[in-house]
Amino acid sequence: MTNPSFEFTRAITRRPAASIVNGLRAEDIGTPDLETMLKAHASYVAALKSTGAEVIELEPLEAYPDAVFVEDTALCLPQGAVLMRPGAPSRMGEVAEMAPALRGCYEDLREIKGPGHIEGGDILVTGREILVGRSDRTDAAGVAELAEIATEWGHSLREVFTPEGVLHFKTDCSLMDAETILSTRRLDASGCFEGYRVLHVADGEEAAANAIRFNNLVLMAAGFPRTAEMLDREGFEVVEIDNRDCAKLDGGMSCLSLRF
Ligand code: CIR
Repeated sequence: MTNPSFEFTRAITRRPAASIVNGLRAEDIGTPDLETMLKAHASYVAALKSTGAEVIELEPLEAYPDAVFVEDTALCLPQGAVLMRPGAPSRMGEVAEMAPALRGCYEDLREIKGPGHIEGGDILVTGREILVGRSDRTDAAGVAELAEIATEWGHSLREVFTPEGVLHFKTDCSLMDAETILSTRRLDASGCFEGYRVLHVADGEEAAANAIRFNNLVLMAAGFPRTAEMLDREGFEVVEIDNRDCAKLDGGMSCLSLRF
C-alpha cells in the first residue's frame, strides 16, 4: 500500500530568479548568492528525481523574489489541489503563476477565495489528518475555508498553532513516515503531536526540523550532524542539501517543492 503523504510520483519546483536577493526575511543575516543557490537547488531537484519521481521544473519569476518557495502557493492532495492565499502581500501573485502547472496535473483545482489567508508552509499532511498551524501568515478564516474543502474530500483537519517567532508550522516539523514526526522540542511541547511518535531534532539544530520525506529519502539541510545521525540510526536514508542561502530567507527543504 502506498502512503500519499510521503510516497510521490511527481513534484513541482521553480528555479530561483536573480530577484531572490530581495526575498522576504524575518532578520537580515546576509544576502543570498544566486549562483550558490542555483547549485543547491539543482542538487535538491536531482535528489527528488533519484527516487524515480518526475519533477516539473518551472522557470524563474523575476517579479516574485520568493517564488522559489513554491510550497506556499498550493496544497496537493490525492483528490485535488487547492490554491492558497498567502498572508504575505508580496507573494499573492505567485499563486496565479502556479495555477497553470497544477491545472495540467489535477482535474479538481480549488482556491482559497478569502478574505482569510493561508500558506502551504503551515500545512502538514500526515495521512491520518491535516494539521494546519495558525501563524503570522495563516489566519482562522483561511484555515476554516481550507477545512471545508478538505472535509468534502474526506480528510479531517485540525487547527494547531505555530510557536511565536517561527515563520511557518513546518519550519519546526516534518513527516518522516505514517507514525513519525520530526519536530523541535518547542513545537512538540505544545502537545500538537499527541498520538504520533515524535523524534526531536538535536538541541541547537532547530533549523534541521524542516526536512522532507520523499519516497525512500529524507532530504534535510546540511550542517546538522547530530540530527542527521539520529535519523540514520532510526533507519532513514538521509540526503543532505546545502540550505545556507535559502536559510537567509527563512526557507528550508519543504518550501522548495510541491509533492504529489
Ligand atoms: C517568506 O518569507 O515567505 C520566504 N522568504 C520563505 C518562505 C518559506 N516557505 C516555507 O517555509 N514553506
